Amino acid sequence: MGEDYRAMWESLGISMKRHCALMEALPAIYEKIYLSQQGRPEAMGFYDFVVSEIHGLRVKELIDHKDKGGKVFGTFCVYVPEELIFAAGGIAVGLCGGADFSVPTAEQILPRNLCALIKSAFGSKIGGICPYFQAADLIVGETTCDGKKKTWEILDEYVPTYVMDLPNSRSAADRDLWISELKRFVGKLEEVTGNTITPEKLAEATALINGKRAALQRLFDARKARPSPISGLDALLVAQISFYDDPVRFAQKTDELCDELEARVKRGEGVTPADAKRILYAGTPMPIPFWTIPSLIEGAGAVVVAEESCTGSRLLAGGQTAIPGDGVASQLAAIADRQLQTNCACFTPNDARIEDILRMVKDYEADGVIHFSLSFCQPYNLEGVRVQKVLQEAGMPVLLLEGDYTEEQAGQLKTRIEAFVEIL
Ligand code: BJ8
Repeated sequence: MGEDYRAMWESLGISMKRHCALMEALPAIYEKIYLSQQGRPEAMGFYDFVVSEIHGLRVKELIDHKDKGGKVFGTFCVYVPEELIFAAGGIAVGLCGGADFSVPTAEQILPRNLCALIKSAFGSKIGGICPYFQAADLIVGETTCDGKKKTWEILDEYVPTYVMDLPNSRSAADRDLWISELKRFVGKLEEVTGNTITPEKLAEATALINGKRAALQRLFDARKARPSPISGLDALLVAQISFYDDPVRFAQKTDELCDELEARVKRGEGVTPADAKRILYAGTPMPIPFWTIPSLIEGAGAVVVAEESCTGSRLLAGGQTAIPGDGVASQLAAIADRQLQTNCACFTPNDARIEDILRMVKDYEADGVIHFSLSFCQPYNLEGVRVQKVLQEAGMPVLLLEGDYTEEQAGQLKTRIEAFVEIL
């Protein structure tokens, strides 16, 4: 990293020995998976820089914000509305864990039969290795899956954890419940930050997040071209970084990337030959630095053209949030209405997710779908059964996978993914 951040990490209570081990391992992994790719867009240089500063520059910005009296909020789900956090003068950072490194630490406390995403995040906190977690004044969880719900109760013993009660279906009563939860969250944010969320501040913050969403949508749209102008690995990295980078800078840099991609599309230029097999990923989110699945798919000569996941298109479900001009209550309803179009497997029924996948197969001209669920994630593992059936009926090749963040799993997944790409 460009600057010596040791003093900053120590002030955050980071466990220096473990943290050093993690930071020393990352460059070689990144080099192997990312920097070795051919034909990357030049604008990816910004995201490479962000990764090189992964626990540096952005964390320093958070500390500067805190020094001025600002608050930082750690989140784990796209249902926790960033708009409200920014409207209260706070900063939201996504804390979902994608590193296997912290899983064994979590397993000293949590049961092993829990998904790797939860264990990785929890282990980062307990092991004191994530400066974003350390910088957070309040953790905001949600009642999506049982694993998360119950983990928040334990996490609260280590760091103040607030929980939003997300309904698991979408009736009118559930919508009312979610709107009332957004209102309750407004109260909590105002209490923690000491700021009032006015209609003007909320409109401004909603526009800010809409800007980030629009840039990501442009990126995903560019990938509909044949050949795709960007690898699935690079697109995933951009989505992962959107969870914690400054939203204004992120939108600007992603727009610059999209300018380059759109120019490539016009010239008919891509990262793979035009006849490379196009894969739609569907399933659980892939938090940074979990890059195994696209790395294996693209290592087999195919290209990931879209992700039906919360580190992909599901993140943008509902499009732009409307900004009604008649006060906070209507603005909250607009946020809820946009969010409730996010078809997470935690909802039942969830037919709209299947429709999303079928639509994406067409829009992105996919040759096959790889549905991946983290082990012990019941919602996605079970929903995979229906996804597989519907895709088979539609004549679309589909591969159902489950796994975790370990190297051993990557070995097994490699064999199955290579065989699948081979038969396409
Ligand atoms: S809206 S996908 S971000 S909950 S993988 S922790 S479901 S056991 S992540 Fe998610 Fe919000 Fe849904 Fe999106 Fe549980 Fe499954 Fe683990 Fe998961």
